Amino acid sequence: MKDASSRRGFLALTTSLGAALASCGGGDGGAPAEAPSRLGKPVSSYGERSRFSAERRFIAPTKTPEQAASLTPLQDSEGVITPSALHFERHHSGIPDLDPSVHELLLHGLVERPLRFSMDALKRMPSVSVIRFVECSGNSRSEWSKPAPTAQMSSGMASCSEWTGVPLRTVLDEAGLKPEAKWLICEGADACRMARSLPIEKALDDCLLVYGQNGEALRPEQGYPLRLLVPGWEGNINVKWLRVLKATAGPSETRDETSKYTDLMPDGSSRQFTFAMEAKSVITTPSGGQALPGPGFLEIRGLAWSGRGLIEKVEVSVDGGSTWEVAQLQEPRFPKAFTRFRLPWSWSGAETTIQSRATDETGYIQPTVQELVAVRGTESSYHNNGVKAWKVLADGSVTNV
Ligand SMILES: Nc1nc2c(c(=O)[nH]1)N[C@H]1C(S)=C(S)[C@@H](COP(=O)(O)O)O[C@H]1N2
Ligand SMILES: [Mo]
Repeated sequence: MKDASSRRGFLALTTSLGAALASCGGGDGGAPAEAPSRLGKPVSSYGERSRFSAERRFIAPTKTPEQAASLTPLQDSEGVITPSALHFERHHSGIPDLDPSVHELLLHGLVERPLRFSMDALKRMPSVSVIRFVECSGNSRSEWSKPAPTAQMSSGMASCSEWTGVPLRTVLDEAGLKPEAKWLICEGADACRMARSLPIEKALDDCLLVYGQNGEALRPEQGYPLRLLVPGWEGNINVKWLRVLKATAGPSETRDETSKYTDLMPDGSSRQFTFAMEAKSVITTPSGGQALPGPGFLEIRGLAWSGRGLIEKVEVSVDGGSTWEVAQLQEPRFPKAFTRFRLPWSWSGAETTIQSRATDETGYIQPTVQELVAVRGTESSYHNNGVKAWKVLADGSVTNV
């Protein structure tokens, strides 16, 4: 709470206990009217959420199954972890149904000892868990031309999980990289054989062979039984259903890094291998599609992340960008992970525009979409990390600007 005025605003939102007692007709000393008096549901072997919870992924309408995508409802998210069932999805040829008892990872190419790993063998190796986001480089694609109406539609191709697996470095060390090995081709077991080239420095740095997600097995949608996690780098290189790693001298110029995932620049050249996802943020409360109940106290909440490390600062403007206030960041913060920011606000009831901008530990400040267009032109489809603004109308409704 920042000051006395916002505190008064906050108290005005609560129902006074006296009023609650007066309205409670029951003879049980003011217990909530809905307190159950009958035995509830029994225990279960796998939990389900409340039937009153309605958060769901938005399934993008696409022309072909090869374009399939679903988006995380960021506006409904709490904290920094995306529930696995709400993690965004992007599949280029559907979700394969892989049996972990037969799935293998093959590691070959410029290595001393080509190796095959069963899932059991990988699970016996020293493991680590990290909290990291995954973001499709096509996230916020529509924002190049037309601002999206909700946080889900504008920014929902980003999610954050706790991932568990084996450092990629461990298996590379075991195979013994030859000195000429400078890249790895990473290929999936789905029908499109999604394949991307990964520079060896990154492979030896913080990449993981992941089999666990948020305390349980990886979801089929996220690559069960094995995916590559390339922290902070564009979603596409985080190859799911991983089955082959091949050490090579150069990048392989695969379909997925030439015909796609490159951007056409104003001078006609292609911007390729734009790996790191730059700092970005979005206000999730209040955000497009929501409605404010009325003037008074409100906690502005949002998410910020950077593929280059920690989020250092998030600034929020509630006056159309004239002034900016530093938001509180939820601790502990993790590099290349969602960081929750919060700022108390007392809304006067007047129409205004709210927006956030993130700064990461490299000092990089999230640009506006206009600043991005000035550099990259209008033919880009990927890597839009522009500032996202919401308009709060006098009637409390929130829309895109
Ligand atoms: N094998 C395989 N890996 C893949 C894909 C795919 O279609 N097949 N899609 C990629 C893309 S474009 C993205 S953005 C991320 C999405 O990961 P998610 O579905 O777990 O969110 O996976 C990447 N890895
Ligand atoms: Mo993607």
